[in-house]
Amino acid sequence: MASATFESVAPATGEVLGTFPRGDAADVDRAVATAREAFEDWRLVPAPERGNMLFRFAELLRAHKDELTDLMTREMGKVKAEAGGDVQEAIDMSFYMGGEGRRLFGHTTPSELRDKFMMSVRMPVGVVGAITPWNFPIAIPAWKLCPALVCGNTVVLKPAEDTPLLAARFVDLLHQAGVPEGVVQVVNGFGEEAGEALVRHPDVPVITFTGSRETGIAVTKAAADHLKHVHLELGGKNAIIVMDDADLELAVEGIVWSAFGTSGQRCTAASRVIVHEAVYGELQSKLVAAAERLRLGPGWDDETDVGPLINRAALDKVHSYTRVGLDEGAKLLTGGEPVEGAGFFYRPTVFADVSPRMRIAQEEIFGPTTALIPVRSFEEAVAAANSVEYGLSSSIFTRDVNRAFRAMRDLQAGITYVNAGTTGAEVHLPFGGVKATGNGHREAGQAALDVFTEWKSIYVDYSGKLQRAQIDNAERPAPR
Ligand code: UN1
Repeated sequence: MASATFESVAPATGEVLGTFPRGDAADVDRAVATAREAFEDWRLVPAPERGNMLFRFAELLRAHKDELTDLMTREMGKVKAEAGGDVQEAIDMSFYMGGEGRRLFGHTTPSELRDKFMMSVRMPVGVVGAITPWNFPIAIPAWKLCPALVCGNTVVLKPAEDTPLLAARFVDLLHQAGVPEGVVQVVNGFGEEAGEALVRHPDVPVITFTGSRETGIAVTKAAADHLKHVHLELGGKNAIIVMDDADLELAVEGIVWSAFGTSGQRCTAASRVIVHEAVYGELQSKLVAAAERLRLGPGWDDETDVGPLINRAALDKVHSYTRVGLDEGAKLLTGGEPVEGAGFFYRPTVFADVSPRMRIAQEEIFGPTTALIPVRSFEEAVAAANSVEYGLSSSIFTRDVNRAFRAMRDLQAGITYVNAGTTGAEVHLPFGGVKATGNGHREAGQAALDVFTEWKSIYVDYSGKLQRAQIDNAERPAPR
């Protein structure tokens, strides 16, 4: 075992919650060898039986929801309602993918020849390397592991180094649900050590990664030597468009929830708000008032609306963007500073008079900072929304059905909301983004199955003679 260790620290207080072995390449080798051996039996367990284990896992998550929620408020920092939502998302995903055990549909189709049968089936790929972030420490492991497992793969999980306690509970419950120990292995540690070793390991044919664009590119390059399947869910710079005909009260609620929920630490967070000039002044004052009403505090406290950022580095990064915004000439309406005292708290921050090309309107901040961008028309709003390299989530507040449908068509994003903020995806639709947010794959919904399976096409000839496709069925002369 690795002799080095690292600590899990509570972001609200700085308290050390636990010490964990810092996994290295040798730990990854051992875990992969075990998972590879386990694959030989796991792939033969009937899929409905694998699905039943996920149903049991969902029930166990439900039974332990309060405990996991409380632990999440402490280890990751999000507030109680959101932590409960994170666990609920895992419960939903586990039930959904449990049901897949009795579907995993392929196709049958007629052959061009007589007495011949054709079908396609999904085959598991092998050992999946899953590298998960700290911001959804229970939900995202579920998004990745539930489909991987029901499809018949085994998994080596490298959870974020900020949330190892939650990862350990997650995997304990999977084992309690009946998933054999060897089928899911955890290697704790850091990206440059454990993560990279997993990505490079020749016996891990699938890598699923959620994190930054830069790391996503590094993962892709490292995985290329072995032509691995790589699934990426990367950054976002999601915009909410507020048109002149919007319900402004509703829009403000949506902005507050999407920009400051989880302290802005969601890939789907609304870090831009593109506002029609006719409602720009009114929206600003309503939004600032709402932001200033938010109560900061530890996530486990019922009075808290906004919890801390995950760690010191995150706090420094968010604050550095406040300086960038000021240097670029944006107007700071509220926030813009850390809270004195213990914990990594940052005030909900709103910049106004931001132009689409400014860095605070282009780069992912991953904190409670949002940028108001004034525009004169719907066309200008859509162009501004699309003017970033990312394309995860998007939203429009309008009462005009024509504009709503144009936005659904023209916003370059994997997700578009109408009259809701940019967060809150449900587990049974595909989740992911276009442009630099990913590489064309999706998690959640049916789309997740494509990441974790290979199609096999099967031809069964029961004619008793050699039939040659494309030759023995050569086009007959057209009837006269
Ligand atoms: C993420 O931030 O990576 O739609 C995931 C949402 C959540 C998931 C976010 N259901 O905001």
